[in-house]
Amino acid sequence: MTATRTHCPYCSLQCGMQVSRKGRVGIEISAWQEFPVNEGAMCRKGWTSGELRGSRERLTTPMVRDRETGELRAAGWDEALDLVASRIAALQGEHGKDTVAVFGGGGLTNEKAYQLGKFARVALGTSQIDYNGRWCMSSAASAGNQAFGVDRGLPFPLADLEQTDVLVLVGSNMAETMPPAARHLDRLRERGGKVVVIDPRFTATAERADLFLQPVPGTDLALALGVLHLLDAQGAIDEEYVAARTTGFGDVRRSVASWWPERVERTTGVATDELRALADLLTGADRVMVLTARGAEQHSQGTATVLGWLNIALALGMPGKPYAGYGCLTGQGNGQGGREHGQKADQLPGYRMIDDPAARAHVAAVWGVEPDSLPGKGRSAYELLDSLGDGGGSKALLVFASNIVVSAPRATHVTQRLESLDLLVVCDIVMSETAALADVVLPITQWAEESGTMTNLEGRVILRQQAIAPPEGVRSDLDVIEGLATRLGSPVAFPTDPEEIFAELGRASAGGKADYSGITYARITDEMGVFWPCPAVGPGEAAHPGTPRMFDDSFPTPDGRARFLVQEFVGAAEQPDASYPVHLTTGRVLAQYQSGAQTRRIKGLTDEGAFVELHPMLADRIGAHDGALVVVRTRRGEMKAPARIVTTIRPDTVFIPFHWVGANRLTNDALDPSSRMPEFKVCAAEVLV
Ligand SMILES: Nc1nc2c(c(=O)[nH]1)N[C@H]1C(S)=C(S)[C@@H](COP(=O)(O)OP(=O)(O)OC[C@H]3O[C@@H](n4cnc5c(=O)[nH]c(N)nc54)[C@H](O)[C@@H]3O)O[C@H]1N2
Ligand SMILES: Nc1nc2c(c(=O)[nH]1)N[C@H]1C(S)=C(S)[C@@H](COP(=O)(O)OP(=O)(O)OC[C@H]3O[C@@H](n4cnc5c(=O)[nH]c(N)nc54)[C@H](O)[C@@H]3O)O[C@H]1N2
Ligand code: SF4
Ligand SMILES: [Mo]
Repeated sequence: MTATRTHCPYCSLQCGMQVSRKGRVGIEISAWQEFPVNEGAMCRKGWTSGELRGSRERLTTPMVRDRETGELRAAGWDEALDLVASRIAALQGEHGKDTVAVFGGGGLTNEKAYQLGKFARVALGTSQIDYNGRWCMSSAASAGNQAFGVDRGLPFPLADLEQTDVLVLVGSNMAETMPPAARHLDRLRERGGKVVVIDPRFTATAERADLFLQPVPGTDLALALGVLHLLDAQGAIDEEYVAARTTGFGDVRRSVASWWPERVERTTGVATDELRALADLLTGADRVMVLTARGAEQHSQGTATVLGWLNIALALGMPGKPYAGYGCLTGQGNGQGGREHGQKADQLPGYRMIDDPAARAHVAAVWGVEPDSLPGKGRSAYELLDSLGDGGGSKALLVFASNIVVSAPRATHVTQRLESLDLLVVCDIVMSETAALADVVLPITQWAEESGTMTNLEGRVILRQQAIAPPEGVRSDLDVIEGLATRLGSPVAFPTDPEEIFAELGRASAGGKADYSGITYARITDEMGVFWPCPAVGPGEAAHPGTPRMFDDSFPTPDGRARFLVQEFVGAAEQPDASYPVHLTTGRVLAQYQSGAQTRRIKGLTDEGAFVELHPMLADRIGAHDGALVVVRTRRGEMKAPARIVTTIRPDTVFIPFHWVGANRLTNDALDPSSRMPEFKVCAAEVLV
């Protein structure tokens, strides 16, 4: 039996892999050497991703909560969908359209994300839709839109990393979060290039750094202001580029004048000589690439922080130059595409804004509805969840591909909101912590069992091919959407064939920022992915080649120039005090993915449970021992987990991975004013034994 070329079910690297059948129900994963992004390499999660197939953990029948016993019981598909549709109709009849909300995911294929946005606006008529990508790269997206006029994670192929001279990673633990990508760091260093890592923890990624800076969590913006101050003082600004390709530098230059190295050291904890070492590296380099990830972005000043670092790339004249510039390392499998096709509260397909009349008219024409029938802007992810049920907002929630109970900030509060709903419907492949709370659970096909496109961290649109038939009893999200839309009497049809949906998505995106209209399944297969924008061309014209590299001669802003924007450092929303004296930060470990719903169920992956990483000095002060339980407490809640005493973390900071229930009982729900990103990466905590 031949192997099918497809892509990993997890992160935004979307490693190419081959899937073939093993035994009666099993599948075997093997390397797809030719796919350029990973060249056959994969992390442990990719190699073991076939294990859920045929496992008892898979959901294979719809379940509805029995009114009498209060327990979930197996049900038929018609019974479950009829029930959901009739409850929706009744609730909307009584409370209006917005009483039903939808929560999507950045792991959904482009076709699913597109169909979900259309379903919400057309079949449900609700404005209340958002998704977990709001918690992922929304701050970088907001910054990219403001400065460059477009948001594409990396505006260049990933392999460009190894060709730059100085690569600055701000808040990325790439060696654990996208391990095959870390080979570019090694190759860059072999070429004589330098890697700079900025992280409150000396991580596996920092082990590959030539220069490591260890700031207090939440102070990366101050660091960026200080670096720009030094670059200006050293005469390192590319005045010609600034004059020709940007606006606003004068104000930014004045705004960093007071960020003396000593002030930066007091604010960030980074010593002045380390700050100068970074400025010197940047001053001497021909090509500089600055990349941010969640460490810099998941803050109440996440957008400002990204803009602060982006200003450095602009001041050095980098964006648009080969092997240089600014980029964001997106996270989820379809973190990029998931935000382009309309599951974000304020957006329509093609990255069009929902409050723009021309955008509404274009998309409504593709959908075959009146522009006025489309609802307006809804609430952002956290605000939507916070408003549910007792919060006075929607009384019903449909969840597609997110495990909110584990991954939302201030999770105990969010879980209470979920419990106060009249109707919670969860579509998933396993009984996640969120599915376990639902009134109706719908079992969904997993990656190798259906086809669809994904857009990886480079903006490369790839085809995740079906390799094997789904188990009996499960259906695609696309079938669920169609089944509900039909039952709700939707004015337009919802096809279920991914390729047909992709063609419609292309038409809806045509002329928008993320234009997919020239991309087809056949092209993706032939070319191993196509980079957007890729507009369709007229008959007889040569096809658009796609856009691996952006900004070479202009930026997609009205005047073609990038924007310098002044950023004021405010700092984390919650600062340590006598009661909560340390900084708490959260993040990831290699072997687990996100809420762990999928990976905690895979035996081939280590499931160590949550732990609290802390420095020996802090451990001594509170009397903690390695491996023994400690309690971590914040204003939102507390959790207990074994201490892991390491010298690699700042003594004033503790770290907890969020893959297990607990970390998010502690996190702060302060939001970034522009991206509405919650401050997952820092709050004030107390640690006790
Ligand atoms: N193994 C694994 N890989 C994954 C995922 C997973 O769950 N597991 N998830 C995928 C997804 S969706 C995403 S979004 C990406 C995330 O990828 P990353 O952003 O690399 O992952 P994180 O561990 O969340 O955060 C990165 C680093 O930020 C540091 N950090 C914390 N606070 C600060 C701060 O204030 N400033 C700075 N500079 N650094 C700080 C943390 O110590 C951590 O080492 O990973 C993707 N890949
Ligand atoms: N404290 C803290 N919290 C965080 C973060 C952090 O760094 N710190 N990071 C945040 C980030 S960046 C992210 S991206 C979020 C992610 O957090 P979640 O949104 O919880 O992400 P997953 O665990 O990937 O959840 C996806 C769910 O969808 C299911 N699933 C997979 N494929 C499909 C499909 O095709 N259809 C359907 N219907 N279901 C599917 C999976 O089984 C799983 O239950 O967490 C955020 N939360
Ligand atoms: S790096 Fe990401 S895409 Fe590649 S195998 Fe690991 S989880 Fe899958
Ligand atoms: Mo993410």
